[in-house]
Amino acid sequence: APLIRREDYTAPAFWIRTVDLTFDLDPAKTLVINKMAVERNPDQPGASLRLDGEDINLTRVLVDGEPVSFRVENQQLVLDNLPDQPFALEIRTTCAPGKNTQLSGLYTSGGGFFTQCEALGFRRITYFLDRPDVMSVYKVTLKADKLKYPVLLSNGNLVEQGAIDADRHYAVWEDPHPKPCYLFALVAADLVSREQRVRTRLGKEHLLQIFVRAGDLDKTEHAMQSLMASISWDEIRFGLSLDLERFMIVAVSDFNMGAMENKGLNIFNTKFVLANPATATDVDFGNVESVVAHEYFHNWTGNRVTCRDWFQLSLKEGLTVFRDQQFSQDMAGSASARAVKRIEDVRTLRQLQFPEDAGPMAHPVRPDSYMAIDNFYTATVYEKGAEVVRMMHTLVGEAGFAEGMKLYFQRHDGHAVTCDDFAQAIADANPESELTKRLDQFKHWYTQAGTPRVQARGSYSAEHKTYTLHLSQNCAPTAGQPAKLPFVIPVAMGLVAHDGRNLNLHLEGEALPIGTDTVLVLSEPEQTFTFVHVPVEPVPSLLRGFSAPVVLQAELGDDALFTLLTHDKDPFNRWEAAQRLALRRLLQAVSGHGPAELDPRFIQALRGVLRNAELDAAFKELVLTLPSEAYVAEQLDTVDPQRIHTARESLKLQLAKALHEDWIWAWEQHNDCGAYSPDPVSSGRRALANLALSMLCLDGATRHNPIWTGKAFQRFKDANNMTDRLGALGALVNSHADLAPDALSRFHEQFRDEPLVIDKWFTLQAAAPEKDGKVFARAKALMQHPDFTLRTPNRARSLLMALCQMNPAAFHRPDAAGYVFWADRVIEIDSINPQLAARLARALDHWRRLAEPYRTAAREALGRVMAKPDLSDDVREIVTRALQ
Ligand code: HT7
Ligand code: ZN
Repeated sequence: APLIRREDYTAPAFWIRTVDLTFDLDPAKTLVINKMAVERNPDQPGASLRLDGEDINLTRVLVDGEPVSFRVENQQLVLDNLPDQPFALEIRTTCAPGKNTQLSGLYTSGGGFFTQCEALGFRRITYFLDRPDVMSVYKVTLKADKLKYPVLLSNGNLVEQGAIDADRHYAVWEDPHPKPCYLFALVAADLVSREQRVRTRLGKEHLLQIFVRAGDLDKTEHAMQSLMASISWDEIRFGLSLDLERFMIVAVSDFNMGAMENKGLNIFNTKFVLANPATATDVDFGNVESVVAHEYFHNWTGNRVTCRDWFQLSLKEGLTVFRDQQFSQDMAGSASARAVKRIEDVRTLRQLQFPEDAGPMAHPVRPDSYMAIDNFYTATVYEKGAEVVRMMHTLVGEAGFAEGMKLYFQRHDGHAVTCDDFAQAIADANPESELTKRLDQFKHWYTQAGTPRVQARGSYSAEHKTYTLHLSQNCAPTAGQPAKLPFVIPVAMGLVAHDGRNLNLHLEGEALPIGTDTVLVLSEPEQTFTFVHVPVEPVPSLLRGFSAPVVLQAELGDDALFTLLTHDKDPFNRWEAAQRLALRRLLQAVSGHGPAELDPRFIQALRGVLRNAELDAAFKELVLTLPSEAYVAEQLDTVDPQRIHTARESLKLQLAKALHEDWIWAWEQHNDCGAYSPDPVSSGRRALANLALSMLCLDGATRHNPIWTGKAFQRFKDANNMTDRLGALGALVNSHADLAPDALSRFHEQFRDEPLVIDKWFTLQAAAPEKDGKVFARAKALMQHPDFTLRTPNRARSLLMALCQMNPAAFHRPDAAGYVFWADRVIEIDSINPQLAARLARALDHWRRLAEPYRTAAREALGRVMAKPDLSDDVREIVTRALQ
């Protein structure tokens, strides 16, 4: 397929004002009657109408009720010589939802019908102008068997329903809000619902409904609470109210992504709706809260104001991720719990987005070209996009940002717009801000790929009591962008004395000190900032709260990092200091240059954190978790996954042993949380208890001491919630304890009817730390398990992503068996579900940085995938970029 380029955008030749759709639903052959009111765009007289269609059978085309001549070429229906006046266009097609394994368009899952139209799924339902800048008002009639599909849903309001005959019934839905076709949805299935009526601040009543399969109703309370909290939060924080009488969420087991914000009818992967204490972990509860919020927030940022074209995807995704992150922080409550959420978000960014920005799939937040848009639902568009919005927020302040949002909706409500329009609105509402002064330069964040590096050097003059901070920035070339222009980088910072004081900051030339933290704006390649009246030599605490998505190279020695770890007022930088100290030791161990033994000072510092009565358990757990193997790999030019694994495992074991008594203390102090509640304090306590248990089991395994594995087994059996049960099971599996197989089979037996729990069972085994090739062998064998299938994305991911993305030491094997397995699976899945295959294909993005023999073997595996006949555009794009 050709590349689609941002610069080639042109407005549509026609508008489709209204759409009247009738579906006669049948898994083998569904009839779709599509009646549209179409108007020519007067700017393009004489243009043909080209409607997109894919995998559908065309049976009739009428213009103003009369048959007309037409062509079908390159998956488009072409109509020439159309009238200049508005006209009615009727198109009849059929499709086979039961055979749609791609899960894009109209498909069946668990005996029901569901749709997924973003990005280009609507063309798999009917011929249409499948582009987000064509917005129409929809009326939808659904006809289906009454017994098999008692629930018939679409966007908007239910206006009519009834029986057709003894077996079939119908429902008519109307959505008054014009929308792009990617927000269309229908559901026809046998479902039950949890319902809640709410009154918003505007005084309007709304009906909230969550539809699930019978038997899952007891897992919907948390999603409903999250939805209600999201509705209030958006009203309070941004003055945005629900604009629909009815807001529905439907859970489906077969889904390519997390969820979908269809207007008034959100469709969710079950993984992000269903949660009860027995089946879901604290992490699941947190994910449900943030995904429910994310999809709800799209109602304004995405649906009311949508994207002009798919290159602007971050307009809705970056902004909505920023909004859901802010929401989750507010829900977390305390300053410490907010910081924990921020650390988790940054960890995700570094784990997923930084490597993406340094590899063959590097692209700007607003990409310039694509072959398959589905490949650009990336960490860059979502997470880095959210960081870009966050930097705007930092530069204009919270109130200024709220003003900017107000202006954005005043200007663009009901329209399809660009990232420029968003940035302009925020800037225009804040004319005196640093953002507005440098708006054009700030927008380099949208156009340039790559992670900037910020270098910091400080020097103190005891004589003048000045501290001079020299900051510089650079960004490595990425494909198609050999030289980068400087970014606007907000650097939140403070100065910390070795005795622990956070010093007052007084910038040279300013009349007054500005408190103990400030935001410096780095916009030149190099800049110097001088602080006066600095009483003692300070340690700079830079990029507090991770104020910009950059790599900071501050060259701080251990002493300085220990000072920050103990005293920084910014919890993010305390955690960051511990990560840097650990990373330094890990890198020494990987390179073999440096002691393989952890130094007592580092151990003592971690002990200090663990035993510190003033710190929250959740924060301690983050500080005491070593940087991941993927993050260590990120720091290296040549990556030997086995060496990294060995080094990290060795350091982990040393921490397990050196802090043995402290882990026992931590376990004893935190293992009883009483009745389950997913709040941050209780979940933090569980996280720390689980870490302690896993450390104790690890240590026990090397001493052949069964005490702690015995306790873990007991805990596994007795736990009253999934977090504790899975934590104990993980402690057994990850320490390769003798009791692990028994526990795994009990777990399977207990949860055999809970698909989301069985996914965890697969993941746990495939992501376990590799030992003598056993984990790889086990993961491969699990492909044959009767519960395994490649057709359900959650299940396929639970095993394959866990092995190929989360478990580098099991995947990157000297005998290349991991790569052979990977290529076979990518090829196999490509014929079923190209979007899913393309996600798995990305596991070898970084093959060029691998050491031998991995590199050559990985190259060969990529070549094998590339040679597949009929390879999808999705996978072709990923593999082509990797090989370029
Ligand atoms: N906006 C939604 C995107 C989405 C999607 C994209 C491609 C293929 C399948 C998909 N399912 C959902 C998700 C979101 O960001 O809210
Ligand atoms: Zn989204």
